[in-house]
Amino acid sequence: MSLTVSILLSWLARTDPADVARVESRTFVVTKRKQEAIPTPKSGIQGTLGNWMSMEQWKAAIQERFPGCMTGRTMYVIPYSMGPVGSPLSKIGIELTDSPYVAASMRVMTRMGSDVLDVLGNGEFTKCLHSVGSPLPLSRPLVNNWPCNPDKTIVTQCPETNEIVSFGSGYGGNSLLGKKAFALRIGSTIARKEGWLAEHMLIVGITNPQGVKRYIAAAFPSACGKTNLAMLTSTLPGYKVECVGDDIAWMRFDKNGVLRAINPENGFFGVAPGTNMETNPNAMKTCEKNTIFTNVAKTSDGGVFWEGMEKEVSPDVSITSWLGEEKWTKSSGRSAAHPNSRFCCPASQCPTIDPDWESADGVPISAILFGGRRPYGVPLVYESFSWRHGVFIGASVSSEATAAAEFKGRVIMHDPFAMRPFFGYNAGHYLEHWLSMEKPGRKLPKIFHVNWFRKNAKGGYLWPGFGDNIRVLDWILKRCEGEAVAQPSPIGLLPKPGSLNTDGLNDLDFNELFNLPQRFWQDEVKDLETYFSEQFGDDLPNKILAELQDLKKRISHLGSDY
Ligand code: OXD
Ligand code: MN
Repeated sequence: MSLTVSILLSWLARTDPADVARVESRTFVVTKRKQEAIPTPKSGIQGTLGNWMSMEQWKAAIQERFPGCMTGRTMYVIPYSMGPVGSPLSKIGIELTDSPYVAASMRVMTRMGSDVLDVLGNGEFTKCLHSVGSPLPLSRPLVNNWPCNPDKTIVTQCPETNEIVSFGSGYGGNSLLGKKAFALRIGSTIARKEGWLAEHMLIVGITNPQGVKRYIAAAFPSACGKTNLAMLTSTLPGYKVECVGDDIAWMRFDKNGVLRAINPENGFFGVAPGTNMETNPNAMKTCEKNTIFTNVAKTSDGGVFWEGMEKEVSPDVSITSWLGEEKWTKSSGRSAAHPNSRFCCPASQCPTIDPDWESADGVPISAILFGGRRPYGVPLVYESFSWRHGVFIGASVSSEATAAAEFKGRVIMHDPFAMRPFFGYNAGHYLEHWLSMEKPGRKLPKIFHVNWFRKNAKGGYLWPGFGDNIRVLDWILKRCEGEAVAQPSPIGLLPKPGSLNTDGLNDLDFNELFNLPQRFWQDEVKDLETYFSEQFGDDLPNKILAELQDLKKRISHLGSDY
């Protein structure tokens, strides 16, 4: 790892360019029976809802990789808590790693240290083993002083033995095992057993001008703006927005039937490009110090730079790109920072961190949002008709691919519940688990779908996004208060005309933001029929299929008035 002094007690790590993102194709859930881990796709179809490995293959893969893999390196033992140390909602892991970058990053992202061992006593913990897979002396040239072993990389989680084993990659979600591997993959299997939910969701608190505070959880695929929404700066006066978490929510219903959420993490591992003082000033302030940057560019005055920071860097400094090109300029045709470059900083440094972000009981959730990057056809916001319809909306989430994983190009990918890379068990059983949350006596949150990314015919965004998303949250909060500001449409409840606060927004094309092109929705339904039957097969819950058939019937009535 190449560590270069950056701004205020921070570090810049530049990786081997062969190790820059999560590797979904090499991520496996290990179970005795394949059906426990992944749905059975239609014959001849390649499954996309996770990868499975048998216990025997797993043992062989470990035997092939691990003996002697840390030779010559220092091994770190990291006891850590996901969630506040000692909280009944928290879980403990111990990660062994030969990467100092991982040890330093885990200190930011989790509560780590000997007090975790004190709480653990003789209790249960998740065993996490990580190696960069590059013993000394090296057998592969070292690039950027970042040892890794891309040819042999695997990230494996075995719910039955409560173990995570990761080899070959030092990068983010592949190596900081508390995050995706534990809090989502192993976490979702524990949640299913214990009757709660481990989700790829931000948590944000919003106080309206009348002083009513509500919390919202939102699931968007990786690099679709969860951190921005979690730290939103309202463009409407009188609103206070406070951040509980930007990536993961552990949620369970309490004895009063209220869904309560904790953020199991202790820091943010946010996507840097696009973040700036206009789009997310709170993130910029959070990463001013004590931050580990990865694959961003550096400036000659000891600062950092990435795409989107053009207005924030003084013109007389020179920039060294993440690839080490000195005096980098845009004319090189290469980006200064890698598109998946990151800032890793303590949540406590966020200027808008919620006073209850470490509450042992969690915060009460009034609404759940799903969303993705949908350039066409999908309106700015709509509400589900019911919990069951909301679960269907979550199962139907799609988004343009981003740089957070190894995919290339602007393809629209299905990403149910924004969990596609993070399911710890069969995604069909996961949908059943969500459906089973509907029980008498529970105050179920309302469910919405949002889309900040709809484009006009010229390819420009129709909605300003960022701080103006408060206008959508405001409408959602009104719905949570029971206000009659929604009207039915074939896909769900849409804002009644005039109920969305658009004061001060000129040039909004309301019709383009909310219209429901029949052709688009017919194609969407057809695509979902194919996707569900090919990918989930017999594991798709009947209730989800019934929701799809209901949608199909409703959109057949779509006409020119939408
Ligand atoms: C992340 C991701 O790092 O989703 O949070 O990729
Ligand atoms: Mn994420």
